[in-house]
Amino acid sequence: MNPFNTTLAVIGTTAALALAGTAHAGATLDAIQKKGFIQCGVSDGLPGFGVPDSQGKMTGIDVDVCHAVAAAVFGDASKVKFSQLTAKERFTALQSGEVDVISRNTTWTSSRDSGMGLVFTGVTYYDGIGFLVNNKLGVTDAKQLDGATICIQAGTTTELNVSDYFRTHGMKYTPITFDTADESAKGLEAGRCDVLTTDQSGLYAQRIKMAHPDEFVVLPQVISKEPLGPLVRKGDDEWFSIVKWTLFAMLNAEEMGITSQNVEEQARTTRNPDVARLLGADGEYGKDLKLRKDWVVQIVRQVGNYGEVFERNIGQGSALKIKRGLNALWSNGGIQYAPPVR
Ligand SMILES: N[C@@H](CCC(=O)N[C@@H](CS)C(=O)NCC(=O)O)C(=O)O
Repeated sequence: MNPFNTTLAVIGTTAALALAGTAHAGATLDAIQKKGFIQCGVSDGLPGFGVPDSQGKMTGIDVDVCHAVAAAVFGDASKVKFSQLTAKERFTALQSGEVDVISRNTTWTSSRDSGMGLVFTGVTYYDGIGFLVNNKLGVTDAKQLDGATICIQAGTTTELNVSDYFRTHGMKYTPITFDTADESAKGLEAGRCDVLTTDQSGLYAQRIKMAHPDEFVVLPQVISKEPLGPLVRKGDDEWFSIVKWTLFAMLNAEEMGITSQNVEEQARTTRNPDVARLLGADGEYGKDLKLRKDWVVQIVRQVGNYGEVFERNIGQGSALKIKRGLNALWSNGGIQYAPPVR
């Protein structure tokens, strides 16, 4: 157990913030190496993003980001323990040192990135707030929602963004706030509200959990920017870089056509200098990050490139069938773009 983390848990959030801010670079990785695993804060139940399967094993794109960091650090993607966190609990869990990283459909905003002693490492999924409505209402456009009763989840960016949207369009609504996404979704199913609102990804995820998904439709509009990504405590640049470059490595691998199936062969035989650098066949780019030479090989072999992880969890290989859209690579009409490893 890391004594630093224990102290933080005891002294509470404000003091923890001050302390976390002064954590020396490398403290998090040292502690992780000592305990032998990464403690990762994930969702308390969002299909495709972070949810236990029938055996109780966590699955999802956010969960795979944690596995990828473990593959980079240990060469073993299984060296992760998960803490399932509600929207309200998540930031305190990271501030207090209870988790090393949060990967939980969390929107990158200026206040979360600056005033909380925390820092975002990148964007795993570009999202936006949408509306799930009962077909019976005959609503096809968000502007028809004047006077609606809306189920919303507490402690999220959704609360403010929805209020802004209704105010901007001179419309009224009655919010009903719940602590978990499941409660909000049940509220919609039970007819307590006309509309459920949250990140569009969350709406698709909640919809497939419903007894009669066909009775509900996700409206086409997105009313906000919700760039979702992992975050770590401020003050440990080394750990920040590791989490940040893990995602970049997954994106670069996809861009170069490196997959879990061909990565080992590519590492051995490639003549492409970019691929050779990324896979550690040329140079020591892992060393600068305090990682193994084959860190990217391990990420891609054990977890997959970004596209593989997307398709398996939330795309065509999943029940959600979310299209790549904004989350396609920049070279393919989307905005996912990673700086190069060189
Ligand atoms: N991206 C937004 C919303 C995140 C959020 O917590 N969304 C809900 C609804 S999709 C969720 O994940 N709930 C899971 C749960 O707490 O049960 C934020 O960062 O505030």
